[in-house]
Amino acid sequence: MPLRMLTAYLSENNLESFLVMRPENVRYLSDYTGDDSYLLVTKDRTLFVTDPRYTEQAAQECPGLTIVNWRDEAPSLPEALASLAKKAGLRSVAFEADFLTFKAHATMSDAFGDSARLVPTTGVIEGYRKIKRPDEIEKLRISCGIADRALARLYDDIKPGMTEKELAALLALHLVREGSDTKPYGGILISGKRTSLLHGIPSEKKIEKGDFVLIDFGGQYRGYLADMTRTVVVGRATDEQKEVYAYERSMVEAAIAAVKAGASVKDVFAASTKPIEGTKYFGYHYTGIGHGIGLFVHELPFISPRSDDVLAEGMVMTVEPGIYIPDWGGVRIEDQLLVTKDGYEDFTSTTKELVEI
Ligand SMILES: [Mn+2]
Repeated sequence: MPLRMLTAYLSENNLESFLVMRPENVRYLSDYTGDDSYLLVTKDRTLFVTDPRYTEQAAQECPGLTIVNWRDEAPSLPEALASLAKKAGLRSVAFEADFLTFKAHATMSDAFGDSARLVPTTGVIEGYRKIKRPDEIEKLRISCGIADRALARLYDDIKPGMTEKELAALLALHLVREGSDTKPYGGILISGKRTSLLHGIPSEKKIEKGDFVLIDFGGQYRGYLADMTRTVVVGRATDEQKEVYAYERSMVEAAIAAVKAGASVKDVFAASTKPIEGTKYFGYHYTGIGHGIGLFVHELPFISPRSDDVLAEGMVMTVEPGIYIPDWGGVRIEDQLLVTKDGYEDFTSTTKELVEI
């Protein structure tokens, strides 16, 4: 039960309460799937703070928690939170410093005066979320299977003359038909020279014969996200496209081979660039080559040479090096993996062979 981890954190850090506001963290701790709701966790009870739009849903999804309608407390949410904390006699409230707004913090500080202190924290619940529970692992595995099947359907749709936006919309439909929640995160589906844009968004550009089409997408299953990328060629690939694709494939395969519990993320990154060392493509890679994933698309750990993280059994992460050549195009291949004791389980099963459509 994750709430117990948080109460242990409170004891260890001599804190009386934790205000959880980030939606993914609220969901992780309470199983609540809606929006605009917050947890005020103390050592002996948890208040679920919401408004009348969500009280019925919260009662169904979180039967063990005390549900409070903050509109009964005060005219604004920060004032209501301060009032609830005061009533509970709390002298310290830890909060997520990367989420609480400056304005809300000022309002709560004013309401507390000297009676309680607000304690900034970062990454506390995110730290627990790095290692996935068996039920989370299963949802992530299912989510990736849905993404694989949706992409296979999309390959049949890709035709010259269709726009990037049309294909992106079809992909969202395939995801839902294959079992995804209806809340997929924004996908990247770009073509031709636009494929060098690392996070380009689908445009009105029509797919042309000879284009690379880069598809980076996911969808979610019961809140748990899949993230994968494939780059295909419409028609026959040129020799240059084949060469860049082959290098990229070697990069992703080398990085995946380096994944296992105990490996440092720096080593995974180093493995990814080895295949292009000394080639004319070396200058075109990007240093963020993967990330943890779960209820949120970019979680800890981040796979980059700037991180000191070490992989551990039960982490779920993506591996996605790429080659991006401005005004020519780019290739990215991304798989999602579970880190195991001796290596990994690859949740993404779509082929990495060059697909010509
Ligand atoms: Mn990704």
